[in-house]
Amino acid sequence: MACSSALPAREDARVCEELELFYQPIVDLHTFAITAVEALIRWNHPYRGRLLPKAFLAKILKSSARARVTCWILRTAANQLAAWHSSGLSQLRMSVNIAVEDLLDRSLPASARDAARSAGVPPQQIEIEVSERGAITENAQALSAIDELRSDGFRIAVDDFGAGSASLRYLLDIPASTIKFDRSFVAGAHCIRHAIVLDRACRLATSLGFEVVVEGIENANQLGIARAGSANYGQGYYFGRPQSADAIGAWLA
Ligand code: G
Ligand code: MN
Repeated sequence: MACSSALPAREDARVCEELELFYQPIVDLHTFAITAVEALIRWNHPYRGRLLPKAFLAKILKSSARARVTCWILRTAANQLAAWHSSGLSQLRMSVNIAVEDLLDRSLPASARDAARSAGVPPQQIEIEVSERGAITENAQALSAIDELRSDGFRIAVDDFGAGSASLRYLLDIPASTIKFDRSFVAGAHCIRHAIVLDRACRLATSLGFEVVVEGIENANQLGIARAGSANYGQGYYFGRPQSADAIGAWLA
C-alpha cells in the first residue's frame, strides 16, 4: 500500500481532502478514565453534508482510492495521537479500523509503521481493529499481515465480535490483544439470556488473556450489565458519541 501510488482518477487524488476523523472515547469500566479513542471516518461532502462510513466506505474499499484513504487514516490518527501525547495525555491509545481488503495489501504493515514513526508515537499505543466479519483466521495472507503488525508492536483488536459467523475456535486462532463485543449483545441485555451470554463470553475472553471492550453502551442499565461481567472497557453513546478532534480534545483536557 504505497501512499504515493499513482491514482488514475482526479477524484481519487482529492478524496482525502474532504475526509475527517471523529473520535469516540473508550472508557475503563472500573475507573471511568478514558484510556483510548477510536478513530471513525466521516466524509464532509460538499453537497450531501457530513456522511457516515456506511454511506461511502464500501465504495472506497472497492476503488483505487482505498490504499490512499487507509494511509490517510493511519497518518491522521497517529498525528492526532502524537498531538494529544504532547499535550500531556501520554497514556492515551488510539484505535484505527482496518478492512480485510487493507490486510490483504502487502504494504499495509509498512504503512502503519511509517505512520507511527513519522508521528513519533509508539506502535504499542495504536490498536488496529479488524472486524470478525472479515473471517481473517481463514486467510493466511491476512494472518501474516496481523503477525507482522504485532511484531512491530501494534495491538490488534477483533471488532464486532459475536455478530458474525465465527465459532468459538476463533478465540483460539486469532492472534489479537483485544476482543470488542458487538453492540447487539448489550442492546439486548435487558433480556436475561442476552445478559448471560455477554457475561459468560466476556469471562471466557478475559480468562484467555484478552482485554475486553463492550461496545454500544447507551444507558446506565447497560453499563451495569457490562460492569457486572469481567469486561475491562466500555464504549458507547452513554460515555460519548464520536466527536471532532477539537471537541474530544477539549473534553480530554
Ligand atoms: O464496527 P465499529 O465498532 O467500528 O463501529 C463503530 C460504530 O458504532 C460507529 O459508527 C459509532 O458511531 C457506532 N456506535 C458507537 N457507540 C454506539 C452506541 O452506543 N450505540 C449505537 N447504536 N451505535 C454506536
Ligand atoms: Mn471499530
